Amino acid sequence: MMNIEAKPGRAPHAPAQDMAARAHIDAETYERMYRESITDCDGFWGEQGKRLDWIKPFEAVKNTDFTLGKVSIEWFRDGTLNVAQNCIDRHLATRAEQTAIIWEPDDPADPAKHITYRDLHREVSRLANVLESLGVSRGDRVVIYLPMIPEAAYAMLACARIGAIHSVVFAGFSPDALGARINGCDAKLVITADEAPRGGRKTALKTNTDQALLHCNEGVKCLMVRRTGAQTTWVEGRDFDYGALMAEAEDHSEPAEMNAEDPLFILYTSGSTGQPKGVVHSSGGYLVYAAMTHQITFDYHDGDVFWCSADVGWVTGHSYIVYGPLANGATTVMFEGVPTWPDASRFWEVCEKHKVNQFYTAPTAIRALMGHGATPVEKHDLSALRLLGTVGEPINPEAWNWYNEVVGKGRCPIVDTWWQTETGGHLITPLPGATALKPGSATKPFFGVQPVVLDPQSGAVIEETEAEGVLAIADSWPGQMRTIWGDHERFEQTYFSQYPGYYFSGDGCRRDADGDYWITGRVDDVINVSGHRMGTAEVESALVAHAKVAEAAVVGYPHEIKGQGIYCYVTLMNGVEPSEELRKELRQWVRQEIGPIASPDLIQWAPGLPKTRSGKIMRRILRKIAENDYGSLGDTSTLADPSVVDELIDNRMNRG
Ligand code: 6R9
Repeated sequence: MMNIEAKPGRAPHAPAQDMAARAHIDAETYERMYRESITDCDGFWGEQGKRLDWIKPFEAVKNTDFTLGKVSIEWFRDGTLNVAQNCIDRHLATRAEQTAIIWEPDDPADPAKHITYRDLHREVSRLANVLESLGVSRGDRVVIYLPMIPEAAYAMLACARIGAIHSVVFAGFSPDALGARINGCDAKLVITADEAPRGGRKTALKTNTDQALLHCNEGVKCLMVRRTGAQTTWVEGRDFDYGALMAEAEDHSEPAEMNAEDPLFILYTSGSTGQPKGVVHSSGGYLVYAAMTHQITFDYHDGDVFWCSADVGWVTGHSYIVYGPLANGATTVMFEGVPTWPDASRFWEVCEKHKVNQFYTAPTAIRALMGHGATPVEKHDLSALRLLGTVGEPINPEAWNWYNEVVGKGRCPIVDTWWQTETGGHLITPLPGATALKPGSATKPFFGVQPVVLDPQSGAVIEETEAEGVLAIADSWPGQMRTIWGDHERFEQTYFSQYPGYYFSGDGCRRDADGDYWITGRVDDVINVSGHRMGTAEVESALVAHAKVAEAAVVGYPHEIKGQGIYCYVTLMNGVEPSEELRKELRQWVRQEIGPIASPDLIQWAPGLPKTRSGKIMRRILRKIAENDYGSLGDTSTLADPSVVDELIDNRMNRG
């Protein structure tokens, strides 16, 4: 076992020696390049921009303004390129027969697929032609609601090829959530499948899509992949069969010349208020950033097999299953299943089978697997592994240590990467071979990233090295989101108004004496359940949509496996009696309204909610009660009726 005792001011983990020898970046290079990236930003990113093939090379590098009222973010704005060409065509001369995607199906008894760059080129070109034949053209939106199958990557890249904008919707979302996203971006087409197998169970995606489309514009078409062959309903003239159209499609499709700033995709994500917002990412800056972070953070080298276990429905899947790896000509693993089915050794079986070199997953998966002990890991030969990564939520040191010792055998650096849907790629992360690791710390900023710790009340920058406050970023980086689809005003309000002049992340953080960052979690009403980001407001609005619910307040509470669980305070309509059945009914209701990931863990009946005299729910108090930390409720003097608090404490659900 390695000695990982954390002494203040001392880095417990020096970068692994074998890693330092071959890593792209060593400690000195990091310092030098980081300085350059800040002092000569245009020079630095102008050089990095050359990672891509440009149709018309850019001259301008950075044109950005964080000033409230005129926030504008542009990178490489006079350059033109095609993202699919960069992820596929340019590799054909040197690696046409190399595997681009290894697809590992849900059921381990089914064969894996190896898709070469040549195969990828053919499938994506054909699909690009199919999309055009269905009336999709440059700038149109296409919603992708698919299982984790290669067709999901083909669909994203086919959109990119013709300049259409994709919006991937996680297959775990409900028909309502899907419909809201189709309408939100006014999509012309939905690409779906008959069913999505996952963990031995099946989700009826086509049935969900049929339901969603009842509430959408009549002109929206549907292209369906046959994944399981299940019977589905069929609407002539609206529904099209993927296999049939692909069989007839031409192999040639000319990549569209797109501007660097043309949107590549919209990805809906939760915020602290209102409905999910459509985060818009660019073509040029996004791809430069995804490619660079994929190569540097994961120390990716030619020939490596890279596996990111996320779903393409999340940003992690966009940047580190599809765009980053393929832009780098990598072999990327796409896994349809779950870590614990058929049993808790599945991840490790897949790592062994495909000789995975870099493995990237979420702390919630590590915690769930940790519970099964070391045996499922030790059954497998993990000697190909060189690096481990985590993303999605803070990782607790116990999980970090288990990952390091049991999975990595103490010889694989762990990159704890902090970033967001909004940031496009890693912003704070260790670099293997360059950064001393500390269990639980995301450590140092990536190139070009200038984190600041702000005093949450005054908004002042805390200049001392040791600091605690909210995390903001002082200037732009190429992977930054450009706007919220259809609502630039909301974009400015959400990210640039509370702390003017900065991009506000919504996370709290601490910076230690070494200048390393420790992310402490969201400071807004966003919760992180099993690495899935959720707005408490969304769960609340689902609850109050139920006929028996008068009012609801939702907060997160610490959960051993999920990181955070969903704690709901529910006030019932007058005359409605609380019961276990009603609890079940509400749980089921929320699953239907949003999806299984939003299923409430605890529902407390609340005859009254703590409110200020102006009627605002005091969530701070509800959070404390849910955390079973009611001894430190703080100031309750502004409450209209302080007695409701005692009632809530007496009947609290989390006494652990
Ligand atoms: C990539 C992704 C973003 C939120 C973010 C933060 C949390 C992500 C983290 C982390 C601590 C890490 N988060 N990575 N917290 N350490 N390494 O997860 O995007 O789904 O938008 O979530 O996730 O709270 O603000 P997204």
